[in-house]
Amino acid sequence: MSAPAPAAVVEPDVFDFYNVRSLLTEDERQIQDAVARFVDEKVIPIIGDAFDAHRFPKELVPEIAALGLLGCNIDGYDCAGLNHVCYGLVCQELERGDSGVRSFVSVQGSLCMYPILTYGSEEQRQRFLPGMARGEIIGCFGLTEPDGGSDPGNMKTHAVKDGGDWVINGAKMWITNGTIADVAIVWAMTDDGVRGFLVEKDMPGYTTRDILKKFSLRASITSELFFDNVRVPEENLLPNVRGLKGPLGCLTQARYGITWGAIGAAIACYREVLEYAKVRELFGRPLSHTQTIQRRLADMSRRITTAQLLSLQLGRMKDEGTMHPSQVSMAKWNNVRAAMDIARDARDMLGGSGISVEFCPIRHMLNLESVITYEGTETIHELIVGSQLCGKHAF
Ligand code: TGC
Ligand code: FAD
Repeated sequence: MSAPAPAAVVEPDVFDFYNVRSLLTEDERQIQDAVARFVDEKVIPIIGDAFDAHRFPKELVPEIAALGLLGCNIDGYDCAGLNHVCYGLVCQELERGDSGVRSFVSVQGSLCMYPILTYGSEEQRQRFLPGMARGEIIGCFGLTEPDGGSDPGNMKTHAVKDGGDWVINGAKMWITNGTIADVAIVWAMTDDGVRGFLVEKDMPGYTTRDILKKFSLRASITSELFFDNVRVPEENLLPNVRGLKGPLGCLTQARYGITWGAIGAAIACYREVLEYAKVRELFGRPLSHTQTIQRRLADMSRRITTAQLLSLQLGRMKDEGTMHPSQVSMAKWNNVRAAMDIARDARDMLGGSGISVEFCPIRHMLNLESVITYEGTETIHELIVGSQLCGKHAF
């Protein structure tokens, strides 16, 4: 018997060196392509100006909703019911445009729709989820407080039962979408531990204010929330969760999406600098023909490939129900750090042009300063992995 003919060797794609795309199903590839088209046609042409003007491009929300991207990995309630790998690919493509656009989708889906679905009553799900999927109801997630976001168990915002209502006092800080949100998922301490409340925008005593003059995530809204004796009816309490595991469970969903999103930001920077290095001539040859530039580009490709494989395996584990939060921490830490280093290096390789908003690396680089801080700082994720290895919290 003759040996089977060997498969033909395939030249690696410079943007997908290990052909990770071949590990996706046809449906997953189609979703990725549809979102990529939207980002190329609608996000990238406007995002530099939006970032420059410190403006969230809210006009994109109806199209994002029409594409089915809000709560896209939720089944039912007019949501798309995609798997978690698809949700990851959606985050990757959106963040290739801008972290602020991905942030909007993360907060709406993973931080607001997820807790209503998982911890809410059937009445709350029916009331909010379809409108949130259509982008008609916008949500925000209030966990962080001025006194220390890494340690939410020490929150000062509290809720006290008064007859049939709860009365909330306190403040939240650094809240994405805060001033445009119709409903805030607010986590507050009660006599019974941490509970989640649906605070609606017109409830007396509830006010919001934008945090202005940011150097990062300028195309995203970041706000403060204030609660001055806000009276919330019992039907706005999330009935099915008590304790810090409620908000931390939401963070696991959003952090998972961020592991993919960071890859998108890295790819955008790498793609732009690779093209630039081929056409920029210095010392009588293209920049891409020098050893140092090739090493730096090779390093970018290596780190993007590693991140892609990490997130895809994480997504497969999430889809089969075996993913552990500490595995999400390792990928968030690895992928955001890789994206940050790639954005900074790409900025440098563009020379003076690298400081212009006309090129994307400096915008991604500045955005990633938020991405590495929010949803758990890099240190917190290192310590979560360390705690899993050593069996002891060292926070
Ligand atoms: P700890 O004792 O470890 O845990 C308390 C309870 O929660 C459970 N748990 C989790 N459950 C689900 N997912 C996770 N990731 C979980 N982590 C812990 C845990 O099993 C326990 O359950 P139980 O049943 O025993 O009560 O809590 P700790 O107080 O020691 O804190 C641990 C620590 C430091 C890891 C946690 O506080 C933390 O993750 N801190 C970082 C906070 C953070 O990430 N904040 C993000 C705010 S939201 C945001 O940034 C949005 S940005 C949005 C955007 O624009 O994209
Ligand atoms: P701190 O907790 O004060 O941390 C300060 C420094 O101390 C960090 O370097 C940290 O790594 C380090 N540190 C903390 N603990 C330890 C330790 N035990 N050992 C060693 N070092 C430690 N929050 C929300 O609830 N909802 C949102 O929608 C939201 N959106 C955000 C959007 C943006 C643009 C930003 C920047 C933040 C957002 N956040 C949001 C808040 C974010 O989650 C917090 O900023 C983050 O969790 C860190 O908290 P902190 O800013 O209070 O920093």
